[in-house]
Amino acid sequence: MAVREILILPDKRLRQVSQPVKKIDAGIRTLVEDMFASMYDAPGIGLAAIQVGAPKRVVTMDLAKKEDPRNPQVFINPEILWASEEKATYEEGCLSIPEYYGDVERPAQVKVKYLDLEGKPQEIEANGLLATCLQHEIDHLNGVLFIDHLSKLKRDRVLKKFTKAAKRAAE
Ligand code: K1U
Ligand code: ZN
Repeated sequence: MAVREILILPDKRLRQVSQPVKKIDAGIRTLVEDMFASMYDAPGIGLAAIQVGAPKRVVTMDLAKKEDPRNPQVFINPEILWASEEKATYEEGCLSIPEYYGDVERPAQVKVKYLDLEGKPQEIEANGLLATCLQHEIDHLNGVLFIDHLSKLKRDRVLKKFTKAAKRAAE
């Protein structure tokens, strides 16, 4: 199990559309293990494979409270089947945009289909943080970041800050 480096804005790979998983083989199982190691190390509550540079439609998540046992969840090829008209606003963060948070409005409930690690089709109806996190991670699979849901002014400000930091780090 290896902690992989998490890509940081403005890394262009974060804008890639990830490819569906055709076969859940040893490579995918290793990717999932490494994603959990990287997510827990960060720490974060979710991670999309592209955030560790793998353009595959794989998401890991653990929404357990600190005091509770871990609850690792894997979503392979997740797809939103239904989203509620009702909206909910949550202050989101992103491991690829460290230490920046912003209020994002999204559907309050979603129904998502996905494959589990055994390749078995599953469906889940989610609300609250699970619904928010699933939508945030599925956005990553489509090259969308939570800052894309903010005003242009806020998004440009964040982009400028992270572009400057990346240039300074490269000097
Ligand atoms: O996809 C990611 O970048 C992970 C992100 C998931 C997420 C958080 C909040 C709303 C939507 C999606 C994170 O995990 S950011 C870190 C975070 O939220 C957190 C970290 C430690 C403890 C509790 C929360
Ligand atoms: Zn994110």
